Amino acid sequence: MSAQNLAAAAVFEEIADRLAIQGENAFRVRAYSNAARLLQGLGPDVKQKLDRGEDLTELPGIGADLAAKIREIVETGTCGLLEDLRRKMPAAVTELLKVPGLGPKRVALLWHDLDVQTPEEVLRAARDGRIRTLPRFGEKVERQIEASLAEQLSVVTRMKLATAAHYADALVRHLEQTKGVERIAVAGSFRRMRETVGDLDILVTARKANVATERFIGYPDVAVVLAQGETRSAVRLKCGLQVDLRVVPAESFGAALVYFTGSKAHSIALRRLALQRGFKINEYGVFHDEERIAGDTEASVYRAIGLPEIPPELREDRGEIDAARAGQLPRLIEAGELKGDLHLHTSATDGRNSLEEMIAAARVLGFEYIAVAENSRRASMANGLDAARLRQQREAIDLINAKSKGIRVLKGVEVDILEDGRLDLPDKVLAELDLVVAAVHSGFELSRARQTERILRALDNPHVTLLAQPNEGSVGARESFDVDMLRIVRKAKARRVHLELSAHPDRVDLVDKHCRMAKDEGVLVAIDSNAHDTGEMAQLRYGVGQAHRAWLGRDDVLNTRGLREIMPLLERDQARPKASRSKARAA
Ligand code: DGT
Ligand code: CA
Ligand code: CA
Repeated sequence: MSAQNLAAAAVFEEIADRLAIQGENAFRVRAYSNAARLLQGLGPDVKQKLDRGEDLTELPGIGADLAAKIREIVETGTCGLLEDLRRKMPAAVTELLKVPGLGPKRVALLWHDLDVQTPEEVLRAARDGRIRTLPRFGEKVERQIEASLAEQLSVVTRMKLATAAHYADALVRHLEQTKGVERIAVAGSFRRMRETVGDLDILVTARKANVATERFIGYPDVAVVLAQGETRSAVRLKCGLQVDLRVVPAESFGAALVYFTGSKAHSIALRRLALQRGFKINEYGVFHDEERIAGDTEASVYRAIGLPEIPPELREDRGEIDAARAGQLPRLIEAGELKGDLHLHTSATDGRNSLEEMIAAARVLGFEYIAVAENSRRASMANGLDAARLRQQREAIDLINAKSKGIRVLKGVEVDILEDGRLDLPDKVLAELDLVVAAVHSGFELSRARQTERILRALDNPHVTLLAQPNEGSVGARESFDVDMLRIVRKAKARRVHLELSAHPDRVDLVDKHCRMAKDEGVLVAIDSNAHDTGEMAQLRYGVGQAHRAWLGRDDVLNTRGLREIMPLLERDQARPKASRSKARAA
């Protein structure tokens, strides 16, 4: 199967869809959809056929007109007819054909009479009872459309950042190996390091736009080509992730990067400020009267409207523009400033590497300390530790600390917060440890009030040093629950407990908002990998990304402190026995 053939097929399919919605005669529509199917199943590449001078009209169902269009697509990447049709009809309208119950005639009605263009808008119209008022639709059809769309759209379509990064990195490498492609950037929510991304937005500059586009749609991981034009194309990868590509002029690269990094809210606020100052800003540059005054780099765009460059993770219209105007953008924490990792698992429970292997990985990262904090006994699925096994682990750590130089292993536990707010291990056991991470792993269904009380009670325990994110459901999962975070953060402040930002990509959810709240309330945040193997320690970078979104600087983060500085911050009330305190300090 050749990418070239699939690309041509996609153009024909879209033409067929658009002609059908436009009410074109059925034979003409079918000619294009048949041609699309033929191309999809055709072994030899049409471009090679053309290069060899073969006559495409020998293919079944391909007349002179279609053959000329195939040649046009091969040569230009698109087709004049499709471009004409696209000008007449919004892009999203063809998406509606995929909705069960919607054929071209109904789609045309929805678009013309209700002005709905996207599946989301159709769902809203169905819920508002507007669809049943149209001819050809009744209440029953409306309900069917509503049900199937509600199901379709509720499927989690957003992908976790770390998973998306895997696909983005591979695709960027593929594009990098293209002659004439000069600059490549992944913009959008990916660049802002949102916990999840809806799709990838890639920008490139290239000597020849169509070369970049062909390389893009020819990527082996592409499942379908959704759109293909001179400077804009879109594909869906086999993993389901949609990727948009835009080829932009070099002198507009910075302006396009600002525009497509977004967020939309940030761009709108930026545009408003630019207008106030007499400038116009768009994806091509910054303009004063009709003159273009900036746009090749992002810095030039921000500078032209009187601002310092704002880091992408901050571009959410959460006060960053005012801060930039006042010269008060935060100096964000850098990954290299982390001095240790306070939450690791090992093969003693459900981890995949031994403590020795985890130590070796921590050395590579230049850490001064790590803390082992495995699950407590209640987590039987994770082979959680009881008091006896925890004691064995403490003794093993003492032996390791006695002989290993340059890195200190702290003794911790990730203890379950039981449903009534007590902890899963006796105080006597917790008192022996250097740190205690308290976490909720069950009882997600409790009401907001009870959930909050439960966590507040856990914070009253004199041994808790870190509170794991109380909403630590997996991203997008329904079981991530609701708590009164402000009360919790204030209580943590009063009890000298720190908040943990788990960098584990499965565990991030609303992290940025809560960490920003912690910062505002003066609670330190520990950026921990929660790694179950050495590879996962590298995921600290996602934690750092979330920390950026929360505006955290070095001083706001607990584990930017060296060993000597951090030990007193891990100590809690007077409950900790003197012996263990002095031992911990003897490092
Ligand atoms: P996502 O993909 O849902 O995770 O979120 P984004 O932020 O990547 O959104 P996306 O992919 O729809 O668009 C990428 C960027 O393009 C977005 O952050 C800002 C820009 N953009 C898209 N639509 C508009 C718009 O209507 N106005 C403005 N100013 N910018 C837009
Ligand atoms: Ca996006
Ligand atoms: Ca997009």
